[in-house]
Amino acid sequence: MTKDISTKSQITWCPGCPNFLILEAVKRVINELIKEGNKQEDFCIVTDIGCNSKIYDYLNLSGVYGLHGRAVPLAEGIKIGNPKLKVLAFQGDGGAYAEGIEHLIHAIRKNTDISLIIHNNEAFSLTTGQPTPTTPFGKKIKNEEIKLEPLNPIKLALSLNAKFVARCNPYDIEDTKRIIKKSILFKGFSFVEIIQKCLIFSPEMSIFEKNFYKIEDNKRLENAWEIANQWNYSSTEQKIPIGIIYEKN
Ligand SMILES: Cc1ncc(C[n+]2csc(CCOP(=O)(O)OP(=O)(O)O)c2C)c(N)n1
Ligand code: SF4
Ligand SMILES: [Mg+2]
Repeated sequence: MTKDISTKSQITWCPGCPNFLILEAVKRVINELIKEGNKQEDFCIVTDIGCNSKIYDYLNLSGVYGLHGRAVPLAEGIKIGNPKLKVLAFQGDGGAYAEGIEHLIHAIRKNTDISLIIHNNEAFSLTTGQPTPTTPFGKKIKNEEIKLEPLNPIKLALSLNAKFVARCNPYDIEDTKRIIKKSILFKGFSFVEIIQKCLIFSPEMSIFEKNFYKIEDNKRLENAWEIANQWNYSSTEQKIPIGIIYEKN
């Protein structure tokens, strides 16, 4: 693994968790941007609380380890305070689409220049697997069956006039790196969702992985809607587009 911006903190993710791959992709991006002339102190990271947010401890970068659902307003405040910083916010699907969805909606509307990276494992994993807004229809959790169609966050972002919307496959570290790098360099709010199965509380998501396919970077809004409609976050049959779904400078 890339070492340069690592910390000495012991990594406590479950062995094999795709969060390791997301960490590696982020390290490669930051290292590449540093090689291209940026300084380590040009970056600032903000996290929520959750398995995803442990990434804060594993990156030797300045920032704030925030509250669940609140990474976005923290990131916006930091960016307003020091517009020269490149600000990255990390959240889970529980933090982004449930606890903090109001912040997500207004940050997209305001188009604040931050990169939001969402680790979507379709579960509140740190608190043992309760359902989130993207939990699949029909999933059985303890004695209950989810009878609610999931939110489609890509459609939500497009409906709010988001200017950078992307979806990543964590197993493709280089493509995830490429997309995160573009999101950091993009001037405006960038929405990057990573489909990250949780080995313990959403192992069924491995069925989705066979449906991943890469798309070309897209700049046409009507195509973006067509791409967004291809997967409903429940189906094990529908194709799942991976890549930059919409980018408008
Ligand atoms: C305001 C607040 N509400 C609830 C919690 C409890 N809590 C901590 S982590 C978590 C679940 C996190 O799920 P998600 O955001 O999807 O992240 P994951 O663990 O799946 O990466 C919850 C409910 C909290 N810490 N703070
Ligand atoms: S509980 Fe799930 S998301 Fe959390 S570290 Fe383990 S595999 Fe990863
Ligand atoms: Mg989650």
